Amino acid sequence: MSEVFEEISIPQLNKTYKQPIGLFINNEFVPSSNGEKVDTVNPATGEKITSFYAATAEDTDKAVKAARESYENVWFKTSPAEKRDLLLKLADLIEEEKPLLAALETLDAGKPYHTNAMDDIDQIIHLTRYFAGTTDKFTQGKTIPIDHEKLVYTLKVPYGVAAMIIPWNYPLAMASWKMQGCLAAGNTLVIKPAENTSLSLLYFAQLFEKAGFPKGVVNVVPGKGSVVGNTLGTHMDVDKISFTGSTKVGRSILELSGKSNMKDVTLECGGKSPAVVFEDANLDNAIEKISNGIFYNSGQNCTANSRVYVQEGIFDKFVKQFEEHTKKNWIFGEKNDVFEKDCTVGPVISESQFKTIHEYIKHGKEEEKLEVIETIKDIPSKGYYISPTIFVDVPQDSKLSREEIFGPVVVVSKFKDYKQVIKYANDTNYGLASMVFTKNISVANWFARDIKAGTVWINTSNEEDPTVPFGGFKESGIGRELGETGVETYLQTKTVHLNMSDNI
Ligand SMILES: *[C@@H]1O[C@H](CO)[C@@H](O)[C@H](O)[C@H]1NC(C)=O
Ligand SMILES: *[C@@H]1O[C@H](CO)[C@@H](O)[C@H](O)[C@H]1NC(C)=O
Ligand SMILES: *[C@@H]1O[C@H](CO)[C@@H](O)[C@H](O)[C@H]1NC(C)=O
Ligand SMILES: *[C@@H]1O[C@H](CO)[C@@H](O)[C@H](O)[C@H]1NC(C)=O
Ligand SMILES: *[C@@H]1O[C@H](CO)[C@@H](O)[C@H](O)[C@H]1NC(C)=O
Ligand SMILES: CC(=O)N[C@H]1CO[C@H](CO)[C@@H](O)[C@@H]1O
Repeated sequence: MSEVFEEISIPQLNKTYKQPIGLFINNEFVPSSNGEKVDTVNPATGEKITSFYAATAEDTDKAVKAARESYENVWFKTSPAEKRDLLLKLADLIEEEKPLLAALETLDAGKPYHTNAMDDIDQIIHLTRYFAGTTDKFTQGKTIPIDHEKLVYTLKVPYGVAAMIIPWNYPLAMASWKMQGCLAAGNTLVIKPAENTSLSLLYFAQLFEKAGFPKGVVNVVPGKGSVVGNTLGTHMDVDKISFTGSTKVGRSILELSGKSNMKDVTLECGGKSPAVVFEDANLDNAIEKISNGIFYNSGQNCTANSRVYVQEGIFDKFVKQFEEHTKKNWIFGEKNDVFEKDCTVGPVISESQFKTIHEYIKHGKEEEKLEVIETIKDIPSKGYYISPTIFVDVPQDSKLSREEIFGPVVVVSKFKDYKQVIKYANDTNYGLASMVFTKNISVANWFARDIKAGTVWINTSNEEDPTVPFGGFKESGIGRELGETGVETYLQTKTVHLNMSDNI
């Protein structure tokens, strides 16, 4: 039998661990049916870490069958209290394994260990306990009195088998945003991690088994989007699909659903979120939050505030202070090692992403001749590192103002007044998030009222919480995750009409 585990060492932590490299189906790791593997690369060095098995269509179908069996025979009959206890146990295990889970995100996704990867795991622990508490609360229906002889009640029932496809920018966090709520709602699932970041979720899969989740409840099928994603999207026995990633792929997921069994679709797609800074704003606060909102995770964030609009009277001051702040706070670390304590900027995910971002920067400099500030001059020769980059006074119709770059690149533009800036802010096909900085409570609330976006942050940016609904307007997505909606999205309403007449 082929080996489905591999020893990997992390010299920075003086640690060696056993990495599962198979598909996780029915609580077991198995090789793919055709033996095909995919390499995964450490973006901080550009070197191969290992390779893992890539599921075929046939393997994916096996995973769906496992999820179906388990749903009908076991999970459907498992009480909310038992589901709660399993999720609580899972949270404890995540807490125990926090240092290693964070290390896997650092190794495979390039996240700075101390200032980024650890925070992801903290959020996941919080989120898991939150969803554990929902199993017997957000799943309640209603009673509707019709007349003396008739009562109607509704049940909130799971879809059955849910499929999920997740991105590489927050591998475990995005998986957890979906999985924990989905399980709390009573579905079983098949999940596909991103090709570039599958290691952490394969390791994480073991924790479900350890926590006592019955076999088949959680299945992990790494592999190619064109194979696994397509199979899940068109599968006639998948009842629900949830996707986070690009708007382009999101669109195709909708099509796949339409072409097959009309499975319910939740999408969280791209963004080009505007941050608006008025003259009366607390500038130190605005700069700190905006800088975090674009340079954290090397800008690889769908809610990154990648467009910044600054009122003209404070524009120059803002740019100067923003540059200083960025130079001071966003650094690769003394030895250019993502495991270092003071490293806050890691590499971007892959060579192809590295090239794409560089093309945008080159376009801004050479085609549009824009003023640019690159805050780090010394770029490591290995790995996919990119300096935090600020384009200044960028017109609204610039390619850089319009397209999602998904890297540490921000455009800063000027505006006159509220009327003008709300037009600029809304002038996009995306509608994921938005930020406004002002002390004027009317202006802040006009903005919250007028902006077409799923999230509005006032005097802050990018603060997420597992208890708070999240999702996009326009082409940024369909449906909501987290909070009560993070469970509701995995439930459908069943209506029961009860005839109480006694002349039957
Ligand atoms: C992920 O890695 C593959 C190679 O395995 C590469 O072709 C692809 O472009 C990468 N994805 C991204 C988003 O960089
Ligand atoms: C808030 O802004 C509006 C619009 O600019 C202005 O009319 C109003 O006086 C401001 N309120 C305060 C308290 O400054
Ligand atoms: C944030 O906004 C509120 C309401 O507009 C305002 O009262 C407060 O002073 C602002 N705080 C900061 C730090 O800008
Ligand atoms: C980035 O995205 C994640 C997930 O969408 C979110 O939780 C986080 O707050 C975002 N921003 C930052 C700065 O991490
Ligand atoms: C309930 O059933 C009885 C007996 O068949 C029938 O007469 C009555 O119309 C039904 N009532 C409703 C509200 O459906
Ligand atoms: C207040 C305001 O300007 N709202 C605009 C936001 O953008 C949409 C189009 O994207 C306009 O229709 C709104 O008028």
